[in-house]
Amino acid sequence: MVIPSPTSAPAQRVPVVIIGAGPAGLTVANILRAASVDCVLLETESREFIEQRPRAGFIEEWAVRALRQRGLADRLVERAQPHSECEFRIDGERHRFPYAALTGDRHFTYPQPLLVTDLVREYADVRGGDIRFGVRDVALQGIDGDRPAVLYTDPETGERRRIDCRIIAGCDGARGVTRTYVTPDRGTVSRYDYGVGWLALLAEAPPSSDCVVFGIHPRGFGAHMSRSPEVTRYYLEVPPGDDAENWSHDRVWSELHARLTVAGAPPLTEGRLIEKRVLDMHSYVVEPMTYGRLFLAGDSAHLVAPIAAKGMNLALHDALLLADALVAYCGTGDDSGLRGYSAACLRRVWEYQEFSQWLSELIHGPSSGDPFRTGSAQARLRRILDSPSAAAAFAESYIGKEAVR
Ligand code: RFL
Repeated sequence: MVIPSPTSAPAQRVPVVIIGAGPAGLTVANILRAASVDCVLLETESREFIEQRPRAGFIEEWAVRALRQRGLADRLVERAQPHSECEFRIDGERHRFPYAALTGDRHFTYPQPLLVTDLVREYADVRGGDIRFGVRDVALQGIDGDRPAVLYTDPETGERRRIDCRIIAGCDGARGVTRTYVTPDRGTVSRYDYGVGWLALLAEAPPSSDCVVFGIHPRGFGAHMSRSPEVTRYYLEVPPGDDAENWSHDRVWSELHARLTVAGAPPLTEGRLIEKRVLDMHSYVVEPMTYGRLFLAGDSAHLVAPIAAKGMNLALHDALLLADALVAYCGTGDDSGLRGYSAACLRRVWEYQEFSQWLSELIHGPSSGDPFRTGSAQARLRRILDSPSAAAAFAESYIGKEAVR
């Protein structure tokens, strides 16, 4: 790793520097700001870019409650669509699964760019927080001592800047820089490759169902997830490494019809495809999620393939724990939250990873071409449809448990 040389410009000093303005970094920043803990938030992209980047859409109700308690979910609660059921389609039949009736909790459909927009507005415009967009070449120094620093290049002047701090929150996502500081002698990275690709699609088309639809089909998995009254996310299982250009408009829609159409279901509404990209489904976990004065949160610490729509929920869980721990540390010097941070996050991280792996086998088994995996997947689905206790366990994992405070 190349660490640029320190700048000669005078260093600024704040208790906390947060790197990355995604859901994790913005949540930490907002909570610190509300508690009058000074921080600087550094982001490589522009405000316009992060407010439009399409990604997640399903937020678990425990997370909505937690954001709401901190004054961060007013617009979300006003505008999001609550969802209480999902549907499995297999062998030409529909099976509704009423998870909210089993757990009391729902999903809220709220596109990630809207959440990011709300959080930026609250932090920068309402709470007057310091956020610097377009920064380049972010580097960390001294994270194993008690005077860490963050260096970056100012996009306007091209000058190298330095911020001295007590804690660095690494919230810069899967392609960020902070994770690289947890080198093999400082921690481990566990990886899992699902061996399947998903063609992730956004269509300018109203949803064709009132809930998430999992289409389990020998041709490959297909899914429908509403995003807004005008936009719907679809997924198609494809070979890993496939090229999105292989998927013309007509081929996409004919394959979605083949995998999702069953008798009695409303027809799929077609529309212009506004996003089309292949995701190779893989996951990783960094352990521990901290090194010295660096605390990772969200996708920088763990990527969970979007099979069960868990990534942003995990990012929010980390952020809430980290922010509370930082408020205590910066306020009274109590470092117990920071010391327990990694272990507390990793419990939920591994639960969600394991659940995603379990669900993956259920939805991908029948298209694997392997009759043993097909039979096992069918048994898995029958169990949650036929057994009340299996259904309750599935529902609890699918919607996520209340955050432990
Ligand atoms: P983010 O959102 O990636 O934000 C990181 C931010 O850091 C910036 N950055 C840097 N800033 C400064 N210096 C650097 N060196 C930097 N490098 C990067 C980036 O520009 C960015 O602004 O990470 P965060 O906050 O951890 O949030 C994680 C979520 O974004 C992610 O887990 C979800 O999008 C995953 N996910 C889903 N999660 C759900 O909970 N429910 C869903 O329905 C769901 N659907 C999805 C998804 C992810 C998808 N993709 C694209 C993989 C659907 C898709 C298609």
